[in-house]
This record gives sequence, structure tokens and C-alpha cells, in this order.
Amino acid sequence: MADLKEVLVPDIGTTDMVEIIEVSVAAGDEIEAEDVLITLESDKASMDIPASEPGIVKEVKVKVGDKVSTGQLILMLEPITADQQPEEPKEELKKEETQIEEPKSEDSEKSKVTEPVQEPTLNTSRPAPVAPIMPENTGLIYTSPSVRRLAFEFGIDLNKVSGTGRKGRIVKVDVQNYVKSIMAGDASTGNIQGGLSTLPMPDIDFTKFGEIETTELSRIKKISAQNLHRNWVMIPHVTQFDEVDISEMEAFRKANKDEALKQGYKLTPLVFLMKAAAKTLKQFQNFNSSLLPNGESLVLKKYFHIGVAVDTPKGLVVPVIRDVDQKGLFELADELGTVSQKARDLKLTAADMQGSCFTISSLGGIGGTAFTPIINAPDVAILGVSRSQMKPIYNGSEFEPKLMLPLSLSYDHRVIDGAEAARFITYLGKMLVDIRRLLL
Ligand code: CAO
Repeated sequence: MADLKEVLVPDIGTTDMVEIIEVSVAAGDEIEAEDVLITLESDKASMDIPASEPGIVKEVKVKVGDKVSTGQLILMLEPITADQQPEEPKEELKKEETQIEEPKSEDSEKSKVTEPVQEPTLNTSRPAPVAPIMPENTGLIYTSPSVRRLAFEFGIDLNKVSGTGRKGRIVKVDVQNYVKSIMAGDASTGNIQGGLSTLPMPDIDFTKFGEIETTELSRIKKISAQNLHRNWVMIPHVTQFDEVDISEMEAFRKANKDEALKQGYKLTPLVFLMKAAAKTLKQFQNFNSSLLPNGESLVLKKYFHIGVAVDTPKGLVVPVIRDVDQKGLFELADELGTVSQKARDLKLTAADMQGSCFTISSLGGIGGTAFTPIINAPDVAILGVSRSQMKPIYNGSEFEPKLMLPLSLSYDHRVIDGAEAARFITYLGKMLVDIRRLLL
């Protein structure tokens, strides 16, 4: 074993004690000359302290938060002699490395601007160049030169990386985690192509504020959370609202409700909505479609299957009622009753929940005046239904009491234009105002 060598803090151009904000190596690491060992931060600047020679780190003598000055011991190194060194890299590789030294991208231009000219030298027999200092509070990116270098090598825009270091500083592990999240296709962290990026959720100790209890989400909630999140983030939603006079529809429903009950099912407004939606989808083909993942083609469907959001004790599920256009109101009421019971008993199969063209989410049995439902991809639209209310509607000469049903239509704006959506909801409303139209 070669003699161990002390690696000291080089001449950092000040006699002040300077804080260590990052330790980039650990015992057992094999390092190259110029690998960053630690990063220091003074009142005005931060700087990387690199290795002056290759070797194996035997013991690190400092930790984050320590204050050090010139000449202080950083670590013990077992140097690697020339004959232990791996082969020289090929010519091409060398060229690449040289390019990295002299980055030409916009990002690196920006980093150059933030880096001042001062370059402290090492007070050793074999000086290694100390990375340039980056001033604090530049209003730009708060990180060390070595992290900038790492980000540049991966082609990452540091503006998109959230810093978890002190005062939001971006440290090496933040860049590594960002790369990992992209490799895993994590939409919450974003991706380079889509340019999406979000701060990580804060990890808060709620016991600081009071008593708590932690429970795990149900399996259904975990799955629907992932789908909802993807749909919310990936689909540009617009929600169109409307109110429809369902006074006559309600009179008809009430007149037939008992008859339906005798046969064992409930005739609710939702059944009429399903039927009216299928009829409207026939008129507005773009709504009965799915956008292919490449975003360039639309699949137009010739069938009319409608998903219905069902609230269960374990979370939201969306069973699909097939060929709604070909079924009568009683048949639909029967099927809706059966499938929603199956959902509440948690007995739905994957096939029960596949193939929808359009979804209806009805909160009308509960309450509320309007909401913005999230599209159930691969559908391109969803209809939210709120609770109907008697309202005074002006008929041109007087106010009349009318039962008004609030509708909220969310649509994928990549596929559907606003005017088309307004026409869709108006047409749907006409079907409900005068349900005889459903027969036409
Ligand atoms: N306005 C006024 N009353 C309404 C109504 C509306 N828009 N919609 C339903 N009602 C009434 C029904 O007529 C029924 O009253 P009666 O018993 O007097 O006839 C009562 O409210 C309860 O209806 P229901 O909820 O049992 O039946 P439904 O057909 O309307 O809905 C189902 C069935 C399965 C969709 C519903 O039970 C459900 O789970 N809804 C929640 C869906 C949900 O969670 N969506 C949110 C997703 S967004 O995250």
C-alpha cells in the first residue's frame, strides 16, 4: 500500500474561515485529478476545491457545515502511481472532454457571465487549478461550478432543477435525481422535451403543528391518482359551463320513476344524460375520438360507449356502459344500477372499465353548482353534472320557475375548439330541454 498523503485546503485567497457547503467524496472513492472534493462558500462567493492528483480516498476529515481556512486537512489520500493508472483515453474521447471544458451552449454562456475572473491558486508543489468562483445572489442559478459542469454534460437546463441545498442551492444529488426522474418518465418532475418541471412536494413534519394520524391510500386511489395527475398535466383542459331547463324532462322522469322502480331500477337524470350524450356524440365526431400518443392523428370511433364515474368507499372508478345509442332509458337505468352496485362491491373487472368514448361524472345526487372535471384519457371530453335547482327564468314578458341543470364540459383543447364545445353543449342541452328530440 502506498503512503497516505494529506490533502489540504489550498490558498483560497482569504484568511477568513470559510464554510463547507458540500462534500463530494467519501472514504473508498477512487478519484481523478481535478475531481471536486469539497465546495466552500464565503459571504461573497462559492468555490470548488479539486483534487491535485488521482488516488483512493481513505478518510474524509471534514463535513458539511465545518469552517476551514487555507492549509487545513480535508482528507487522507492513497495516491495512485502512474503504472496503476488506467489506459489513456482514446483520441476521440479526449476531444470530447476538451469540448466540455469549453462549452459553447447558451447555458454555458450564461454560466460564464456569472463567473468572475478571480482564480485562486493552490499553495502546493503540484498545483491543481481551483474552479472559478461563482458569485452569490446573481439572480441566476445558485450552484457550484462542478454541478454546472455535471448539468452541462447531461444537457440539463439548471433552471428546471430544484435545489435542496442550503438556501435552495442546487447540489450534485439534485442533478442526479433530476436525471433519474427523467429516465423514469416522471411527469411530476418534468421532462426535457416537454419542458415541464415542478418543485418537489415539501416533506413536512405535521406533528409540529398538532396530533396526526397517517393512513395509506387505497389501491384504487393510488391508481386513479396517477391517471388523474397524468391527465391533468398532459391535457390542456378548458371547461365550458351551461345551464339547461330540464323541467319537462323531470316531469317525464317522475311520471315513469315508479314504473322503473317496480322493475327494480332507478330512473335518475343521469340516464337521460347518457342517452343525450350518445346522440350528441353522433353529431360531433371530434368528441367521439382519441388523440394518438404522437399527437398527430385522431381515432374517430363509430361506437358510443359511455363511462360513468362512480363513487365507492375505496375511491373513484369509471365503469363503461356499451352501445348507449342502441339502448332504451329503462335498459340503461337497469345497467347503470347493476354496474354501480358492482363498483361499490369492488367487483368490477378491467374489461368493465375499458373502451369508453366519453365520460359523465354526476355529483347531482350530492350537491354543488359547478365543477371542472378532469378528462378521462383516452377520451377527449368529460361532462360534469351538478344538482338541478328551481330558478326564475325570464321568458320575455315574465319570470317563470324552471328546473335548471348545471353542466360543466371539460374538453381537450388540442382536439376541440372552443366554438365546437359551445355547439356541443348547446346541442346536448336541446336534447334535455325537449327529450322527444332523442327519438329523432
Ligand atoms: N340534480 C338533482 N337531483 C339529482 C341529480 C341532479 N343532477 N342527479 C341525481 N339526482 C337525484 C336522483 O334523482 C336521486 O334522487 P331520487 O332518489 O329522489 O330519485 C338522488 O339524487 C341520488 O341519485 P344517485 O346518485 O343514487 O343516482 P345517479 O344515477 O344520479 O348517480 C352514480 C349514480 C353511480 C353516478 C352516483 O351514485 C355516484 O357515484 N356519483 C358520484 C360520482 C363522482 O364521484 N363523481 C366525481 C368525479 S370527479 O372527481
